[in-house]
Amino acid sequence: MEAEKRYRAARPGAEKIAALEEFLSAIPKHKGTDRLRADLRRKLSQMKSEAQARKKTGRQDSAFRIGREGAGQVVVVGAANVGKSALVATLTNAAPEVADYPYTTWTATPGMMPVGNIQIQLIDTPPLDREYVEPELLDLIRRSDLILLVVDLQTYPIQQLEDTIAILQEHRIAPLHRQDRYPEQPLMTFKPLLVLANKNDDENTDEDFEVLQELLGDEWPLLPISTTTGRNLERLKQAVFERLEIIRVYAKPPGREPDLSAPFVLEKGSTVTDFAENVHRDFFEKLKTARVWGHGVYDGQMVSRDHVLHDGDVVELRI
Ligand SMILES: Nc1nc2c(ncn2[C@@H]2O[C@H](COP(=O)(O)OP(=O)(O)OP(=O)(O)O)[C@@H](O)[C@H]2O)c(=O)[nH]1
Ligand SMILES: [Mg+2]
Repeated sequence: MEAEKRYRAARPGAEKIAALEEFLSAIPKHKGTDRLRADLRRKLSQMKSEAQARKKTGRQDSAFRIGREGAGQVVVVGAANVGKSALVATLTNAAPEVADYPYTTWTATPGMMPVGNIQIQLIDTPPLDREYVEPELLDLIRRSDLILLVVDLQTYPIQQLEDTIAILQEHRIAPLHRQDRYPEQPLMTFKPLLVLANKNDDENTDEDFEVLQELLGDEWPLLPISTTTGRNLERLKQAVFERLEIIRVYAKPPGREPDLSAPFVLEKGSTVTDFAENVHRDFFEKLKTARVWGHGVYDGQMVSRDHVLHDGDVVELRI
């Protein structure tokens, strides 16, 4: 048990590998421990090969340098064991390892999450830990469009929230909705952020959530979810979509129906000109007329180049 404790508390890297070797050798060998020992041996060899790969590749092609794909890049961050990997594994095509002990995840793993007819990139990350801060992870967070800060409703959610925010802040990242708290900090990067109170599996934990909500007041955008039972995961997808501040616009070729399964994704506030630029250079340069079906216009209304588009609009461009 002592060896196990040391293993769990060990920091990622050589220290963790050494602690795991010690833990493995301390487990008595009999049938009852076969599976555990097999699991740990697999884990050990994985850790060793990852450490090896890290040494070889150096800084250039770090696992934290992840290309943007889909309609937005969203990072899932938080303390150890709160369910970050489980969330990414549930919502995307990726399969990061999920386990019931802390410091399971060492690297960043991207996956694509379908939200209606678009795809949003979700990235699983290692736990944010003051003792072992990965600068490249912080760069990844700085480049992202949205932070999902996960806490574990069944352990110490407030502590986890405060710790995570403090670590981010120490590295000049702060929630966008608290921007006015940092008036004199020009180097701060502000990011939209949503707090997910995970492990709110059923009615039994609803009261815990109410208490958390009361303690936090309305200072934090907060959503209770359960990765295990799927509670509120649809609401989460919707909330992510809304916070990315994007719209979906459909192209209607003249005389034909628009393809409603293939939207163009634009920033909120985009105009007909922005849309034309996305569809094709030719449209951007030679655009003569544009007609819109959708928000605030009558069907097929002729609009100007600087007409602001809305989510769900259908646009016909003519050159
Ligand atoms: N009851 C319950 N357990 C959950 C839920 N989500 C995750 N877990 C469990 O919590 C444990 C940790 O899950 P992970 O996804 O590995 O957590 P993590 O945040 O990625 O952990 P690290 O990579 O170590 O930082 C696992 O045993 C999961 O099965 C949930 O919604 N409800
Ligand atoms: Mg993980």
